Amino acid sequence: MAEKLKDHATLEPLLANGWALVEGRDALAKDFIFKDFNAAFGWMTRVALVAEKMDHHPEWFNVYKTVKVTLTTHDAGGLSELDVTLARKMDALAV
Ligand code: H2B
Repeated sequence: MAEKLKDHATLEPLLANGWALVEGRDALAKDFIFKDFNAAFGWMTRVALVAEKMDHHPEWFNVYKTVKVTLTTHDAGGLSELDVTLARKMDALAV
């Protein structure tokens, strides 16, 4: 089972790239905005395959071309290395 992140310094590159810590919970959030629904849902599909392979799943909410993402590790009760890895993969797939 994933362990909670001990050192939040590993989050710095993500915080400099549009991710933010969520107030009131140990979680990361980012709004991804695409060209249109097709681009947004295509990205969600690619992320879903990665997430399933990792057995680590995002909380997300889609309206048209915007996807609001929250990452946390429910099993650990907060952020873990899995969230950092998934956030990086989401960013990589969004370019
Ligand atoms: N996703 C996230 N974000 N956090 C978890 O703790 C988690 C998960 N746990 N996906 C996994 C599935 C667990 O429930 C299963 C049983 O492996």
